[in-house]
Amino acid sequence: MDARVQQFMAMIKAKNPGENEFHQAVQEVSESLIPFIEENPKYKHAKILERIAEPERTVIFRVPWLDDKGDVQINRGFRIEMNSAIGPYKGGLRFHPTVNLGILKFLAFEQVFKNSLTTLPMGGAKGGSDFDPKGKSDNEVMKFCQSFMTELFRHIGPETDVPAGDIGVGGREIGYLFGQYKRLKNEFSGVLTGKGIEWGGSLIRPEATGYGATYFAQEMLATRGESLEGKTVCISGSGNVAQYATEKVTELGGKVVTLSDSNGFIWDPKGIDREKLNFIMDLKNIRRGRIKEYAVKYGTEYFADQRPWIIKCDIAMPNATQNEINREEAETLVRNGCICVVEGANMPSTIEAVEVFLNAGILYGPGKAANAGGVATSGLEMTQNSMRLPWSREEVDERLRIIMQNIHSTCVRYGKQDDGFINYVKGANIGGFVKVANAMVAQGLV
Ligand code: NDP
Ligand code: 2IT
Repeated sequence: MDARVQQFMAMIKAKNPGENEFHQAVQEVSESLIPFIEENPKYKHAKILERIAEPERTVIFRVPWLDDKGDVQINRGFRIEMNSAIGPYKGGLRFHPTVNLGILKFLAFEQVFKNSLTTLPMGGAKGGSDFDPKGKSDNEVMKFCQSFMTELFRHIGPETDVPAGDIGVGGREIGYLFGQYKRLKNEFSGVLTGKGIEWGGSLIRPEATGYGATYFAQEMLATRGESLEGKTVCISGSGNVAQYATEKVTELGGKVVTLSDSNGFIWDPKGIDREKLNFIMDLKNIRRGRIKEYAVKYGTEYFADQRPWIIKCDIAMPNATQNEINREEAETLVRNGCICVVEGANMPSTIEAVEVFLNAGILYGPGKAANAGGVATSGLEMTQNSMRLPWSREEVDERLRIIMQNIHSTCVRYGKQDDGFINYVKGANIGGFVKVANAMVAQGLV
């Protein structure tokens, strides 16, 4: 590691003890940014990197609620308001038992760069709770969401901070959260995105992250004269991002052969077609069951407690969670002929796995660029809310496509090496940084 990065990381680790995922995200970004900042002293003098790694505000709160048995439950709620230099705080809420301060700080940090890359005016934030929606009734989820919003509402607003979904937070949860906000504030506003289509949501927002990541893959592949047509694709996860990535990849001629959840993965060498995807959508979004049921229904193989990266593929799309591809798995993917890794999830590859991809010279699209279509379409939802005018499916999809093309161009602009190789990590980090850094310099010491 570069000595300057080492010194900076020692400071970050001392200030944020035990927050491993946050350290990882900051290290990856600072490896790109520190050399760039050396060449641009105005950022160095203003200590932009040091400031960008310190949240503007962190809110942590108690979330008490009554379960169906009448027992009291207590969870912890968080909102990390990381950076508002270029717009109101914006970013998702994650409900998962593993949620802690370090995980949400890494996500909020990534969000700052990602939101900047979209070209829309959105600052960066993330929030959530260690609440586990699995096995909870609709009534329990509603009770929890109402209690969570009873504290969160005083910290957010359509011009201040606009949350959305992430792991464990989909349309159902956004509905309950919105209902409680409206009741507490007596105001109907665009305070959340991912809303239902009848009450201020945007068409294509549910599809946007998976579609956007697929559009980004198309752009990457095109730089090598390739396309998705006929490609075998391994996808992890089976939630929002995985489902719509499967839909779009299939539509564009690719064959998705794996999907997973936290218990294991299914391998369907024939490919997951429309009918099979409908089964998964019902299984995951309505019945809230396990992916194993797919293997039972379609007679395919199920690999308990394993991840899909052992399966031979041309393209890998990690769409589940952070650190789901380690060094060995990255080596297996490369050895098996994988030419492109495109991240629908946030930081799914460890630092060592990223090194493997870059050293192998394959197309590697980091999450903050590749999965930015979700938050970009949240930005488009905010625009429609402000105008009080909804756009058609075609209009939103076309804007999403253009935004993903622009993000790709930004990555090329800042990440293309002299030998022609596009380092999308460097491109996304610097491309996301410049706008935020310039805004911070212009706004003085705040
Ligand atoms: P969902 O909750 O809809 O789905 C998450 C999927 O990932 C499920 O299949 C889940 O399995 C699996 N998963 C979650 N945690 C783990 C874990 N610790 N180990 C193994 N599998 C796990 O979430 P999304 O699809 O919305 O999010 C997926 C990823 O995409 C996340 O990294 C998120 O931050 C990122 N993302 C999401 C965006 C969005 O708009 N939704 C936008 C940009 C990025 P199980 O059901 O067993 O928990
Ligand atoms: O990680 C992400 O970009 C999201 N979960 C979406 C955030 C948003 O505000 O739409």
